[in-house]
Amino acid sequence: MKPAAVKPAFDVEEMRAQFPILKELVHSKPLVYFDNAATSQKPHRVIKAESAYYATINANVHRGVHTLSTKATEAQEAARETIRKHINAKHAHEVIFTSGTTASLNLAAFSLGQLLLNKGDEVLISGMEHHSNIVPWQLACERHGAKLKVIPITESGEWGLTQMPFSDETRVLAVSHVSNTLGTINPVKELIAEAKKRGIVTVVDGAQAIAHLNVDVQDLGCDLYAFSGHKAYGPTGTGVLYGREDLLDRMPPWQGGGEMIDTVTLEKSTWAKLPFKFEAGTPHIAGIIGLGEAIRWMEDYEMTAMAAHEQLLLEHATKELLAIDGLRIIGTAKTKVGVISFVIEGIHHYDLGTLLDQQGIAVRTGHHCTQPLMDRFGVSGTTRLSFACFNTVEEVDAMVAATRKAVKMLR
Ligand code: 7TS
Repeated sequence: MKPAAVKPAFDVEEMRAQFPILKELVHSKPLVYFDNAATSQKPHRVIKAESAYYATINANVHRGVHTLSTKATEAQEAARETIRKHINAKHAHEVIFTSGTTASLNLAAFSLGQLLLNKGDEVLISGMEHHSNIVPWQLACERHGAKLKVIPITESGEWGLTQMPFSDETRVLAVSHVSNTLGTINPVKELIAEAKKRGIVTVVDGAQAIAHLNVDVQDLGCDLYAFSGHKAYGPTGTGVLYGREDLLDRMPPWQGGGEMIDTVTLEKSTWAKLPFKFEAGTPHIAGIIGLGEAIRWMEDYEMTAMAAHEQLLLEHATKELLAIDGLRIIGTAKTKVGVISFVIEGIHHYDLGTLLDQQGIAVRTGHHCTQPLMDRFGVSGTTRLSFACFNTVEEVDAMVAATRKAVKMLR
């Protein structure tokens, strides 16, 4: 990041102008996009970087000697270096490209399962995990005869830690940095420090952190950190698994195929060096280049300025929504990103979501791939708002007014 390119704060209208989709009408109404936790919108620069790859350098990477292949390889590896710097990894080869957080966590669970899980061992997760950070561990536990242990969640939507949750059998701690449903920012650094004292491998699901917090993997001290590009203003189908070099070196590959090998005979194969050991097959080259551009775009703004803007929206929306009769916010942690999940007495979230959509307002409804968390709070689903840096106070007011109107119609 060049310091000269950093803007001290930002003008939200200038920011909005960079997102072509914000000019779209939905049901003849201006789009209000409050579903950024599902996927964020993309600035023009990212869309352009991805299409420029197809228009000018489309070729496979790490293969041919020809000019286009070299250019494609250089562009992809430049994106890897951008990401390395952004998350403060020590080495670029500690950044593995995947198709998203789900793939990153499946890689982690499969490979760590092979490396360290035995009968009777435990994997520790929390009760607010996305299904992507539950199911891969359940599968790994089943394969190796291990058990899944769960950190309980308090009424405010935080980890209920009255004592350290580890046992002598805990081998892996896998927790989310930020909850997609509650918005809670978890104290991962503190728990990782305790896990490390006990020799436990630590995995962080950073899907909801990467676009809202300054992520520094060395400062966090985690062994593995997973995120998706499409939640950080980048293309869908892109993701990262960061891993500490010495651990990645010991982990077996997850998928086999082209580019992940050193030698292949019909009897036995040996593996390529990092990061390629974990990157079988042709990657989403255009997407990775777009992701690099998305990270550079975010760095042109200060993360703290974007986060401060989103906090303002969070505070305003929380206050306005709580004034609606019968509305309950699920997730009232002290530290949150701009995510609000709520239920309204006597109103189904699906009906509310449908009426909001008719006003051009996009929210997510349902269990948000966190069914155990819904069970914990005794609800079948919620309506969820998730903000990005391009959202405005006026949009929040429009959403609150539309919700009030919907409540009148539905009651
Ligand atoms: N982990 C968390 C915390 C997430 O929020 C999500 C996606 C994932 C993992 C999976 O990411 P993917 O890119 O591989 O799909 N969360 C959501 C959401 O909240 N609404 O839609 C997808």
